[in-house]
Amino acid sequence: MSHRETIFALSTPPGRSAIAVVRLSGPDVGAVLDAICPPRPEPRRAAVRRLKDPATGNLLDEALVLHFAAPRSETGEDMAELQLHGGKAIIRAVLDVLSKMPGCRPAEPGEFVRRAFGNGKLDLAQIEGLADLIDAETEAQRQQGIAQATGVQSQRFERWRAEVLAAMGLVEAAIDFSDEGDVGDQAVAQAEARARALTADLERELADGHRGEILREGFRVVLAGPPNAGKSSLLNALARRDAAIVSEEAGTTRDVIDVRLDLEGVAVIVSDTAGIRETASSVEQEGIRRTLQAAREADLVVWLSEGAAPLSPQERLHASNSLTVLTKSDLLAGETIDAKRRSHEGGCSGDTFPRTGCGDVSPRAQRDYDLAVSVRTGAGLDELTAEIARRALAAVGNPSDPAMTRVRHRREIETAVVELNVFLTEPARGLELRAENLRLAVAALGRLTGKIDAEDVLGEIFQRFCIGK
Ligand SMILES: Nc1nc2c(ncn2[C@@H]2O[C@H](COP(=O)(O)OP(=O)(O)O)[C@@H](O)[C@H]2O)c(=O)[nH]1
Ligand SMILES: [Mg+2]
Repeated sequence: MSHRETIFALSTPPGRSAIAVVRLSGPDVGAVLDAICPPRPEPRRAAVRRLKDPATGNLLDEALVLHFAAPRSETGEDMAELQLHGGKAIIRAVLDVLSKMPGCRPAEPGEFVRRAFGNGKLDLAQIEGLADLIDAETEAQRQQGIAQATGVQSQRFERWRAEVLAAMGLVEAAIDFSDEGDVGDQAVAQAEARARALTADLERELADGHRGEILREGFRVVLAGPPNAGKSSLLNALARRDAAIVSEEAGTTRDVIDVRLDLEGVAVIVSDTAGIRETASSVEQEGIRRTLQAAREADLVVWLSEGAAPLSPQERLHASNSLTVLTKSDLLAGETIDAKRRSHEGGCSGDTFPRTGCGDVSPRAQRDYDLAVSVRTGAGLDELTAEIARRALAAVGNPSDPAMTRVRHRREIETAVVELNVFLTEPARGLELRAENLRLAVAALGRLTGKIDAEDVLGEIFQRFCIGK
């Protein structure tokens, strides 16, 4: 791993700032430090140094310099950190000088992490966690990201893999002892017991309602309902800005418009959609097709309707999780608002609404719905937000409990379960072929952390049978 180029990059965002950090990694780091800021700082001790262009002697900046000697660094290689004053010209001058140093070149995206992986400093699941941590916008995403980046998830993945390896070692032993019937049968029975217990664990894991993915990507809420129900107005009120066009003209919204909210630390994506109705317009039909698509993919469908008779097309949307909301509760509260004034003043989203109580919505009308809201008065909006937050929190569970955060995780675990089930249910295949099923399960689980080394299997077998044999 040492005969490589030394890479460098600005690790803080580009632009003006108090401090800018340039990082380097690779075999020539020491030589670079000797050239631009002698004397080379002691490893892991911060030192203030004048940075100079070795070609001209030109003073570039006074910086805090850190040196991490291999292998005790993030990448496992020699590394350095230059903590510069964060001016654009300083950064440019330093990067310029580095690019002229022998053996040095700018890093490619993710290259530091790739080297860390190559040197066994981080596994794949940790790297994914690190990426999530950097992208985290909400508290729950941060908690999930940090747990995964620090290896909580990887330890579980590794434990599962170790279980299959143990079962495999037993099967291999049974193959070796095939002439001593009893011993072999016992080993196979033990292997089966372990495989069965693990399969149950993995199946439970797969039935987690996608909570890790929902937490990472956002809990998807779709506002659906007939045209003019007040979907776009509600979206704007939830977003506290004019994200969607509000109009008394039915069929205005054709595209799905997304707004991202942070509800009690959980990322929630609320989508406004085209109203569902029979229409001759092909553009509107396309909008409705997208609504139905969004509703199928949603974690929660909020069905809005202003009528006292709730249609129940949410069944047409196949929503497993839904909420029915009566809109424009101010109109039912007996306020007399003529149509003209309504269209003029309506959709006043973006304003701050008096958050009064729910008003006097007629009990008969309200009975058929989970909640009643008025964007006009603000009534019920807090309750609706709280209910969405409650469902989102329920869907993601405890963010620091490890969860599958990617489709990739799910796919590998599914593969492992399939192989384990074949191993368990088809004994007639014979031990050699059944051992192969376990090997495929090990490989799938190994891909979760990027450890797919065949040496592991040998090691496991060796470790089990070396004593007295
Ligand atoms: N009085 C009243 N009018 C509303 C309320 N919400 C929306 N409207 C009006 O109803 C009409 C349709 O609203 P819009 O949000 O475009 O409905 P969408 O078609 O479901 O997106 C507009 O004229 C809005 O101003 C409300 O809470 N109270
Ligand atoms: Mg609309």
